[in-house]
Amino acid sequence: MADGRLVIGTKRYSSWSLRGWLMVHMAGLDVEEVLVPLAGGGGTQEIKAISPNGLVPYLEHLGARIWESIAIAEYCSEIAPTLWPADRIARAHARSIAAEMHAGFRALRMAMPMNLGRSFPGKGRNPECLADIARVEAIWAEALAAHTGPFLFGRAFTLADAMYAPVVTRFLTWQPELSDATKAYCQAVRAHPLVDRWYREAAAEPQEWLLEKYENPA
Ligand SMILES: N[C@@H](CCC(=O)N[C@@H](CS)C(=O)NCC(=O)O)C(=O)O
Repeated sequence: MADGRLVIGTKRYSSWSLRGWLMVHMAGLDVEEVLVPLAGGGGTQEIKAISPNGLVPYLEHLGARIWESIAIAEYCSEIAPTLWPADRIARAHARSIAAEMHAGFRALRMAMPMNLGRSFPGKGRNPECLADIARVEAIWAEALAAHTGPFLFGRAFTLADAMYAPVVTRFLTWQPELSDATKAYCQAVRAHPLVDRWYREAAAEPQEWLLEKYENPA
C-alpha cells in the first residue's frame, strides 16, 4: 500500500500540478496519483471537496497534509535534502527564486497558460507579460552563469528547476523572443526524464478533458 496520495489536475494544463508532481517524484515518495480533470475557471468541485485550499497539487503522506506547491517543495526537501543545492548561499538563492515564482508572474501565467499539446507562436504578448518574461530570463541568466548549467544550480535538477518547469513549457508553447541561454535551459528542462514523462502522460489524456478556453485562446 502506498504511503499517501498526490492529487493533481489535468496534466496538459495544470502547471501547479506539474510542480508538485515533479517534487514528489524527485523525492521518491511512494504515493498514489489521484488525477482530477480540471473543469476550467477554477470550478473543479471534486478538488474543492478534497483539498484544504480547494486547489491542486495536494499531498497526503504518512499523516502529513501539505498544500501550496512551495510547502510541498519544503516537505520533499525534508525527505530528500539534496533537492536544494548543498551550498548555503546557493540554497538561499534557490529558495528565493522558487518563492518569487510561487508568489508572482501573474501576467505571464494569465497571458500564456500552460497547454502541452499546442503551439501559439507570436500570441499572448502584452507589456506586463513581457516584463515578467524579462524578469524570468534575468533570474535564469544569473543562476546559469553562476553555476554553469545545464540546470539553474548546476548539473542537478533542483526544486528551483521544478518551480520553473511550467514556465519552460509556456515558453515552448507560446514561443516569445528569448535569449540563446534561455532556449538552451528550456531544452535541458524539456529533456529531463520526469518532464518528458509528464508530457507523454499529458498527450495520452482523453479528448473529453480538453477545454475550449485553453485550446483556442483569444
Ligand atoms: N498557490 C497554489 C496554486 C495552485 C493552483 O492554482 N492550482 C490550480 C490548477 S493549476 C487549481 O487547483 N485550480 C482549481 C480548479 O481549476 O478548479 C500552489 O502553489 O499550489
